[in-house]
Amino acid sequence: MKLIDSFGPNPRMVRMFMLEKGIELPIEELDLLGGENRQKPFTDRNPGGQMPALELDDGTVIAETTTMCEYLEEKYPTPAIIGDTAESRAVSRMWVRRIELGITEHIYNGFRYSEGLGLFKDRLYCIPEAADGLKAKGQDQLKWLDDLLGGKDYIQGANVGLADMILYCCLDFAQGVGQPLNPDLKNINTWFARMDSRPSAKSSLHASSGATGMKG
Ligand SMILES: N[C@@H](CCC(=O)N[C@@H](CS)C(=O)NCC(=O)O)C(=O)O
Repeated sequence: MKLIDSFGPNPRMVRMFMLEKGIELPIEELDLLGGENRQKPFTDRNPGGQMPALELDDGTVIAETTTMCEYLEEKYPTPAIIGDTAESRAVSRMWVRRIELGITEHIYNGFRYSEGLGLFKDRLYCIPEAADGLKAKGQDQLKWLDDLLGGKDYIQGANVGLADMILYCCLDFAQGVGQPLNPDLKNINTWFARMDSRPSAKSSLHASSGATGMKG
């Protein structure tokens, strides 16, 4: 199995998950900013055209970050991050859906349709007029999460989870592309600093992060 990897907050999230679990895989590197992921031969392997992906030894390609992490957790169950019981896995999946559907997808699309438009206009159907509303929607849901984070170290409680890594990588990226962390969200800011101090946060940054000025 290998990781098909690149710059970007979504690939970074999978790298962070792998670091937290102590998983090392061979890497195939693609040029995301140059659009290699949107061209053949990659789109024959992953028709979704997005990064990252796993290629298994039998040639099966598994994309979609949360699916990749679920697969890695099944193959390398210890230490459990998603969960070692049906109940803990269900709680993790519930939070992952809340974070992705309610927050990160809005923040990412807000970026793609505005600051990222030059990069994305020939790759995706873009809705520039939706950008401000999407960014505001993500921020509104972050306020909801801020209230819930009071007294908790991580989104699910005492232990870092997949939802934390998804949100951290998104917010770290967003801060560099025009969507700063709202200082009024005290619990989110405390949580962010906690995530940022994990060794996996620095180690998961792509080598080109410095040059691009974006955290991915
Ligand atoms: N839903 C996908 C999203 C992946 C995604 O947005 N990847 C970005 C990198 S952060 C990408 O490939 N961007 C370049 C492009 O879309 O051409 C997943 O979870 O894997």
